[in-house]
Amino acid sequence: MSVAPTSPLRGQVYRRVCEALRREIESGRFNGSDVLPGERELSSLLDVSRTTLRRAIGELVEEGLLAHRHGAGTFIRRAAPRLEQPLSRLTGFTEDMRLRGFAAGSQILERSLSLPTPEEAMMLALSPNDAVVRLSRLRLADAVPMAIEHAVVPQRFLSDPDKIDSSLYAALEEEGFRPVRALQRLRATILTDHVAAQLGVPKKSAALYIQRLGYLADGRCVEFTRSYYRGDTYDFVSELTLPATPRKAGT
Ligand code: 16G
Repeated sequence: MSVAPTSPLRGQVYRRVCEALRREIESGRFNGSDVLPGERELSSLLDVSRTTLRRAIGELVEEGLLAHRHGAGTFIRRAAPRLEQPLSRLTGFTEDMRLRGFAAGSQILERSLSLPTPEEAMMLALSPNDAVVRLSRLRLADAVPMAIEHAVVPQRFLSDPDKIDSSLYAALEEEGFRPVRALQRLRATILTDHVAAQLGVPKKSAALYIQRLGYLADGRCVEFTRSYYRGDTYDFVSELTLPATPRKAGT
């Protein structure tokens, strides 16, 4: 059935229903079950027409708070864990998750040995004929998808891609080449439909695109990683301090 036309009053009612539903969901009212009560029950609970209710539900589905499952009703999407990630510590995903009490998991999307792209060769200071290990993974916390990562490591630091088990940094540590310093830049982005589907979030979701260059103590670049972190699950936190003020002579 089509959604009701929007007279100004109808529009307001529908927005109020949307907010009421959101509050009910966020306050945990329907927590006993993942399924939203049926239309009849909800429309009498909220005292609105079914048409208005449908429109409000449609909006919350688009937002990703609810999802329709064919023949099974409307589901409340289980919230993913929200993590705070300090920007000043050089840790890997597996270690980060362990420190927070989550079980880290990965689905390998690609693990191969190949030649670098021109951009990768520039970033890693390689010649175009130096082989690289390529590792793309979906990263999970307690089985919830959190990020997609595409890591590129010069083969001279990791002879065989199969040496990587659950942690890239653990594999590099074994070889004696774990990065000790990294440069990272991040920016907001909108996910492509393909990456949104991989992360299990609605199309056009916001995300953080992060590039990390990891270095050894001698300055060689050991890792170039591009990642897409879900915008709804990560807070990146930085500590800011005043720069040390040079002492005046005689103080
Ligand atoms: C983090 C790093 C990534 C690194 C990975 C290693 C960010 C933005 N990225 O996810 O550059 O390759 O950890 O994790 O923090 P692993 O040791 O669990 O494989």
